This record gives sequence, structure tokens and C-alpha cells, in this order.
Amino acid sequence: MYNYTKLFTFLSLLILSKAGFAETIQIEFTEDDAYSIQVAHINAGDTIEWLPKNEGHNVEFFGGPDMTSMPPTSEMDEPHTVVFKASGIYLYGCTPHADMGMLGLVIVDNDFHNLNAIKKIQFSRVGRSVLQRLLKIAQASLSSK
Ligand SMILES: [Cu+2]
Repeated sequence: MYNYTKLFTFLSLLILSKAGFAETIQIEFTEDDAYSIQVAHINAGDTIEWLPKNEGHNVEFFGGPDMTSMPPTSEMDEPHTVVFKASGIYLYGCTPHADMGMLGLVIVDNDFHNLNAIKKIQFSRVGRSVLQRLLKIAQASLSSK
């Protein structure tokens, strides 16, 4: 006889995993010393994969909702995968090019609670102006939703 309890458990898991909608976004290192997606909006539990389509770049986190526990820094020219669990703004950049403006933002759950902490992160003049531009883009998409 068929085990209906097992079938029910299996179906429940299917529904739960569908409701989770965990997605994966891919971001490339481009020829212009930039990331192909500069402002990524995701939900908690989603994954971002950085792909080294261009040489000489990596991913280093400068800020996040928990400044004492940030995602790891990637090796140069290596793919990098991070699952984002905490809501808030994450700021990352390329270790050698961040001060030239190679920066990216990840906004998890449209949560801007740590905006002031992100704004206080120190960069060169170019880095600062790029960060301000990216934050504007991030917040503009927030108000249009
Ligand atoms: Cu770089």
C-alpha cells in the first residue's frame, strides 16, 4: 500500500520551496572596470554569483547590515558566490579599483536601515561620488515601487 504520509510530506516541501523563491543573480566584471549590475535588489535567501568575465578584479565587502560579520573577500579573477541572509544594504567593490569607482550595492528586502553606516564608509573623491550615485539609484527604485 502507498505511504500517503510520505507523499504528503514531499508535497509540502515542494510548496515550501516554491514559496521561498530563492533566486540567483549573476554579476559580471566588465571591460570598463565595473560590475555589470551596480545596484542589485534581492530578497533574503537569494544568491549572487560574480563571474570574472574580465581580468584583474574581485569582490570585497566594505559594509553590510552586520559590520562585524561580512561576506568573505574573493580571490582575484575567481568566481564568487554569496547567499545573503540579513536584510539591509551591502556595499562591495574591487580591492584595487574601489577608489576608482568599481563599486556595487546589494539591497536585501528593500531595507535601508543601515544607510547612514554605509554613507560613512571612506573612499577617495571618485569612490564617494560613485557611491552617492549608486545610493540614489537604489533609493529611486524604492520610491517607484
Ligand atoms: Cu577591479
